[in-house]
Amino acid sequence: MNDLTDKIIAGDIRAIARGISLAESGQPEAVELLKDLYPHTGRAYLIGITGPPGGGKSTLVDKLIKIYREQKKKVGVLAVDPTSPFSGGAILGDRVRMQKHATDEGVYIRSMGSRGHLGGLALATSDAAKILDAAGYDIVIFETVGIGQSEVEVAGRVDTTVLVTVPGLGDDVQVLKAGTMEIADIFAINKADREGTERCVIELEQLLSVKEMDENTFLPPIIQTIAKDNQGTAELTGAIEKHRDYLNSGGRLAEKRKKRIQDEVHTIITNQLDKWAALRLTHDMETRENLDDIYSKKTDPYTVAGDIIKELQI
Ligand SMILES: Nc1nc2c(ncn2[C@@H]2O[C@H](COP(=O)(O)OP(=O)(O)OP(=O)(O)O)[C@@H](O)[C@H]2O)c(=O)[nH]1
Ligand SMILES: [Mg+2]
Repeated sequence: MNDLTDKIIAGDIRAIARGISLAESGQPEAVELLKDLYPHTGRAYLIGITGPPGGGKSTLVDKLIKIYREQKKKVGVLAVDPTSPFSGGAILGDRVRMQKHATDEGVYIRSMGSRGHLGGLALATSDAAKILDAAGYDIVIFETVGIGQSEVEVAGRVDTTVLVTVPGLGDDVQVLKAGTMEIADIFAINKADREGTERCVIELEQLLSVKEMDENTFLPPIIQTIAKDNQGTAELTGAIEKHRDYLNSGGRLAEKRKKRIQDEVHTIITNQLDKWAALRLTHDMETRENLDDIYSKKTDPYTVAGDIIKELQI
């Protein structure tokens, strides 16, 4: 084990930052680090906060940090924005909203954008969470802008998913219908100081009423929050705790995490195959091997691809 591993396990902030940067870059060095850290992971509880841009996610996270700090828990926050090219520090808005925690050693906040992740943003954030986990963070929160597939992806990587919505978005609940209903363990209607909150609650309740339920199903609670005034946030952490208890009973958490491990191994394999294929085919392009034969119809792309796969001896 090297120095960086030891320092991360000891909770050294600069080592954590360096570890996450390595993981983001997808360098072979990062793989060694993650292998060393892996036995030290599994204690952190992972929470996803996802919802529309400007929905108040960061404001909400800021209040959750406060509550968890009062419970003496160390909190890591990964602000994931797939549309942002920025990464490294916290993006300006997050920095402003969470700045009072900046000097707190028990809080680590980091933005992760789409730039420079050879293994993909999803893998990079999972690796970052593992680093924080090994460093002794009790809670790791993923703040993700819910657009398209991103919230579904994040849901697969956390233990509890909080779906944030705000009243008055019009067809927002309609949007929720399309797939995201399934991923929410908890609904937070933020900006509940706004008009339309009651309607939003009723619409969500209606949607939930058609959900297929049995005695094993966790009925997602609907929590109203006014993040900017710190209202409803204790209820929200309470709901997260309840969902955690639910997962902890009957081995559900272990099952959920094993599913996650499966996805992760799948992603690692796919990434490596992808890199290998790109290199292998660049070679073909340079030497004209196969390509001319396919072009002149002596063979076809399927046969060539099949032959190349056989080189892997699988
Ligand atoms: N009225 C009202 N405004 C709020 C509430 N919570 C947050 N806001 C405001 O909403 C704006 C956006 O808040 P953020 O916390 O940055 O929202 P976000 O979802 O993190 O935004 P992105 O990360 O940019 O997608 C800010 O101006 C907040 O002050 C609330 O409960 N009520
Ligand atoms: Mg934010």
